[in-house]
This record gives sequence, C-alpha cells and structure tokens, in this order.
Amino acid sequence: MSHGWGYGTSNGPDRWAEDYPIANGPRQSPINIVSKEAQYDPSLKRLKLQYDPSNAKGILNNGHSFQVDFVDDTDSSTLTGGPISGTYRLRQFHFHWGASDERGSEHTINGVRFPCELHLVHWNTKYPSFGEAADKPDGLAVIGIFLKIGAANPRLQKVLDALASIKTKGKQTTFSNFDAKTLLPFSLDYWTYDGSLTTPPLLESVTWIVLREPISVSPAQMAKFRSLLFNGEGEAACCMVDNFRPPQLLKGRKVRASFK
Ligand code: SG7
Ligand code: ZN
Repeated sequence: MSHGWGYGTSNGPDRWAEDYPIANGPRQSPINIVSKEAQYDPSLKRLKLQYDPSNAKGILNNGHSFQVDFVDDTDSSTLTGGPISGTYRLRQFHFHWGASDERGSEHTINGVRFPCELHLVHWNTKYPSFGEAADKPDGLAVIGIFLKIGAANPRLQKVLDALASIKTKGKQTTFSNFDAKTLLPFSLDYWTYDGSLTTPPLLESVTWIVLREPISVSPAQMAKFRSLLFNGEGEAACCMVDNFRPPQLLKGRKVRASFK
C-alpha cells in the first residue's frame, strides 16, 4: 500500500491491515447490527445535542469523503447524555456512500445496507483537543445516521450545493451558519457499542451511536454526492463513490439499544 490508503482494489479496506494492524483489532467498526441480539438498556439516557449554527466553519474534500468542519474551541456545540459521560464537542460531519443505491452505508441493520451514512464526529472535552482525544478509548463519540432513498431532503440542500466548489481532493471553501441538528431524524432512538474510526488510522476510540430512524435523500441528491472526485485537480477523474468500509467482526462485543 505504498501509495496510501483508499477504497480501490490495491489500497482498499482489505489492504489496510498491512499499514494499520489495528484493522484486525478487538473493537473495529463498522458492524452489522442484529436487532434481536441488541439488548435494551433502560439506563441509557436520551441524547442531548446542542449545536450552534454559527460554529460551522468550512467544507473540505479530503480525498476520501467531504467534511463540514466546526469551530470547537468552546462548549457551544456539544453532545451529552446517551451512552457517554461528560461533554463531547462537535468537530465535523461527513458521509459515506455507494456508486449505486444498494450499497454505501458502513453499518448495516440485520444485513441491510443503505445508500449513504452520515457521521457526526464529537470529541471528549476531558482531553485538551480533538487530536489528544482521538486515540483514547473514550475519546470520540460518532452519531451515525442512515440515508434512504425517498423524497428530496431540503435540509441537505445547502451542503449538496456547496459540493460544486470542492469537486477535487484538497479543495475547501467556507461553510457558515449551518445547524447540523436539522439533519437528525424525528426519533433519536439508537443502538450503541464500542468501536473505532472506520478509516485509517482505525483508532479504537469511538463510542458509536447509530440512530434507528433513517433520514431521506432523493435520487437527484444522491447524484450530487457521486459527482465528487477522489482525485486532485488536473489528475485523472475518479468518482468519489463506494467510500465505505464493510462490517467487521463483533468479537464478543455487546450492542445496546435505547429502545424496546
Ligand atoms: C472521513 O472519515 C473523514 C475523516 C474521519 C474519517 O474520511 O471525515 O476526518 C478527517 C479529519 O480526515 O476521521 C478522525 C476522523 O474523524 C473516520 O471517521 S469515522 O470513523 O467517523 N468514519
Ligand atoms: Zn465516517
């Protein structure tokens, strides 16, 4: 994997362990969630999200996905409650998606895949920075939200309209005044388990919170995701699609549900 990790045949998920041996570790993500194996845990709290739209800062094509970044130097956009203790700050959100509608999500539910999955990445403020938190067992909390094909989702439109200006790897532009809370579904019922980043360095630092209810996305909106490119400007065009890692072994972990 001399040319860096990616999602191709020569540098994709099956090859990541060569450079990142933790790829075969005990708490890797994503996983297939088998709903009847998940245990309802009445002690799980309601998720509390408090996001300040003015914290949205920029949008970047990072060559693997695109991400919307947030200012995170104060406790103004936070996640508390749910399965976590203390306060986690919103750092960024990004998506994973397929070349076609029958694949694209990282987590699967009873073996069922979705065309796209949104990840809202937060870090534990018991550590001084995102970078310090990123390799701690309780350092990160990521909320995963499935997208299913249906009606056009007006809440996604501002994000999708920005993609035209970040077509290639390394491109970024300002992205301000966006309320990430508007991307959440009606119900905040979730499954939770201890896992990892789903991309190298695959650090085993993530408390995963996967929402049961998907949000909708139209076929035309999915086409906008697929119009991004993995490559840099002036390089051979390579559509940014199938940027998901498949489910990993559970290795004895327990998945808990916030609902019966
Ligand atoms: C995406 O997924 C990016 C990464 C992210 C990675 O490729 O948005 O973000 C950056 C800063 O490159 O990595 C550390 C991190 O957030 C993995 O995130 S994920 O486990 O939620 N899929
Ligand atoms: Zn992700």
